[in-house]
Amino acid sequence: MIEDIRRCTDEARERVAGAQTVDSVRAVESDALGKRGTLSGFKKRLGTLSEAERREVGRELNDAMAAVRAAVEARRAELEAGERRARLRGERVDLTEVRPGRDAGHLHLVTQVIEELEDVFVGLGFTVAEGPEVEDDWHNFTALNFGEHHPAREMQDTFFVGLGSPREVVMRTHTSPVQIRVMEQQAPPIYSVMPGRVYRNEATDATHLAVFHQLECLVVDRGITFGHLAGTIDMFTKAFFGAGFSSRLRPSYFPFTEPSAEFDIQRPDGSWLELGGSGMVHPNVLRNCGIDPEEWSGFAFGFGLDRLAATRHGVGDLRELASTDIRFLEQF
Ligand code: FA5
Repeated sequence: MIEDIRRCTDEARERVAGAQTVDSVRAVESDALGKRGTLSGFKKRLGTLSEAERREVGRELNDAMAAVRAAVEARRAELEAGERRARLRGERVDLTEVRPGRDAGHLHLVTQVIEELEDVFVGLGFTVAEGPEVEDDWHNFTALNFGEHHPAREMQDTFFVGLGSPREVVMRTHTSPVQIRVMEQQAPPIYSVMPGRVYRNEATDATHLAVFHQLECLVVDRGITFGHLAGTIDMFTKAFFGAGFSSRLRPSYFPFTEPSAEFDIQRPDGSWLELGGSGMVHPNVLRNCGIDPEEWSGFAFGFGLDRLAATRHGVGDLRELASTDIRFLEQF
């Protein structure tokens, strides 16, 4: 029996040494040491031996099994290291590489979307404005008709900045404060869009980011009606997405617009995507900016650019947009 054990052991070690993949090592391990393995089989036969023989053969068998186990572990570690090296080599990205006929870099997907939308709106006669990402309470909330203790303030979980008096300085929670800045600086008529980064203290998931992007649109002129709002939304969605897309408005609430509506776009397959909020600029907001609501009226809307970009390019998880993985970024 000792000879048989040695033969099985040598055979198993030879197979281990020749194994080229982790899977084939696992196969040898199971053939020799598994429940029905060749070496395990000898264990069952020990009972048929005399006590002296059993001791000797038992020792031989234990040593044999330990030797095969050690060979298996060593080969497995070797192959795993090799596979890891090969994978890393395959995933290696040379960030300094300039490939012929190809630009060294390109704009991020969200930046591309911002530039395209700016083109659409500039084509409709709008100007582009910007505002600061660190805002004061006046522009982010109070001038937008959020009452001091109004629950609507809690609609947007705010990151407060440790400057000034408590809760006075915030990371802007939307691009609507830029409406206020534009109206403070400029007399109507106003036709302006305001893209930018916004911040909310919320848990991130596939459809929510804590840092994301919005585009705000503001029109203030004489005789502006809800019809102009609906028409502008429909026109820009068709210009951006294509003629197969249409839009709809649903009643909603925002302190700075009255009436207010959320707007969705309909994809050619018939499904709806919620894009943003809209409404007629509230008279209090116009007054807060020194504009006479008896003479002027306006509409505004604002929507999420990350969701829009993700939808158009089939990105299932918004968090991927914040990825620094060049293999993801290179796709767009
Ligand atoms: C607003 O932010 C309003 N300022 C919009 C508005 C502007 C209304 C002008 C009226 C007039 P809301 O909180 O619903 O509204 O956000 C608007 C859009 O931003 C959402 O529809 C969604 O597309 C996007 N958005 C909101 N939260 C997140 C988030 N955490 N991650 C990614 N996108 C988000």
